[in-house]
Amino acid sequence: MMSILLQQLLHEVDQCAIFSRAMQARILDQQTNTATAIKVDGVEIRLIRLPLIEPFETSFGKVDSRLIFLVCLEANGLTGWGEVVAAEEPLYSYETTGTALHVIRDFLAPAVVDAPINGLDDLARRLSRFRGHNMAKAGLELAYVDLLAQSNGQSLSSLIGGELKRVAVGVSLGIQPAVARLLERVERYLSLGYQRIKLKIKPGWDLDVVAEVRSNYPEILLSVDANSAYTINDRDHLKKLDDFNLLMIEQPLQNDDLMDHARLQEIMNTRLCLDESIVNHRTAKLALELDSCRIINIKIGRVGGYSEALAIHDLSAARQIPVWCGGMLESGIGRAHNIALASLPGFTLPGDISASSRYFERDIISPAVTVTPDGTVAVPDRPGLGFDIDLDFIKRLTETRVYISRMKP
Ligand code: OSB
Ligand code: MG
Repeated sequence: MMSILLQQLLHEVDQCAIFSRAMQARILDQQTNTATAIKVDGVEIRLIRLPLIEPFETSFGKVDSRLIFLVCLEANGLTGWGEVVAAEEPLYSYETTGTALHVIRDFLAPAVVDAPINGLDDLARRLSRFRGHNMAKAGLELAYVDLLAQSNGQSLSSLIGGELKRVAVGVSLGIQPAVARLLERVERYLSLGYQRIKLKIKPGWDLDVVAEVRSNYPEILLSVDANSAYTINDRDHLKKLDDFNLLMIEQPLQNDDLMDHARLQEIMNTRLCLDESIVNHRTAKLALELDSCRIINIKIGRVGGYSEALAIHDLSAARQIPVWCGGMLESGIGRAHNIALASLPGFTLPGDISASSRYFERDIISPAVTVTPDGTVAVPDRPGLGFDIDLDFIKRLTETRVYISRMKP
């Protein structure tokens, strides 16, 4: 196996070629903005519960099912699908499924159905009047981009200027009751081909656990994610993570503390990666200016949709900062959007885009997302999402349904 250092070096050489292309990669601006206006007839929200195959534990809590928030936009006989990634409790972010329902129903959906949409910029501008609530906004943007792709007869990936035909993927492994169970899971996912293992850490489940995994697998791409479980006072403790040749340390400190992340990055050899802190292209720019991180995790939901995700991608590419696609235990609908995003040229590190079967017994799309033994997922080339929606299954699971229609003819 290639040494990690060599892999990282090659990867950096690769980045340079990518960056020169990235700026020209804004075919998107024409494709998403010269489209004929789309008049949205109605917005439908459906909440469905999908049990997780096994509980997922992070430093902020444990979940054993996901309340999946689906958004449908209907226009010209087509249906575009998006997903709001908010959780039921405000732990990862202040948004919840409840706040998203309120904000979409009372503010965002009325703005969407108010007048025909003249491209992604038009939609993003309309939604940006309302402060925050990025996950709610993203649900609508995703559904709109699916509509646009379908009406152009294009795949999501080609619509946004994606280039890769297959995307590299990793797996995020939750905190386990015992290290032996974690080692079993590391072994399982490596044998399935996953290219990178990410370990969730928190005080009391960090150095020893990482040491154990690293000593069993000296060569693998390994990273950790603390989901804000530490403070800058833990700097000496965190510094010890430098011993394990990690690809990155994700979000060690508070979401709104770019300053302390910069102080920590200054003393660490390992690259910090920000997740929760990066909520739009402005915070991304600030974080890079301050050297708060050297890698960015882009989640379409967290940043408010494709327009912001693309802006962060371009900004990072211009500064030779690697980005990768994060995940939020999405259903197949959110996952299909993540796959499209990860096909952009700046996404040079494996994403948290695992197979449907890593999360759920049965997904709501078909075929399910699968990971091949080389640790990649195929980027669909069919128009729109590139997967069929299992509407019967969705209808059967629906716990809440809300429909917002246009008032004016
Ligand atoms: O911090 O990346 C995170 C899941 C839920 C909330 C936050 C995070 C995660 C993951 C799982 O790490 C990623 C995935 O496989 O979807
Ligand atoms: Mg994270």
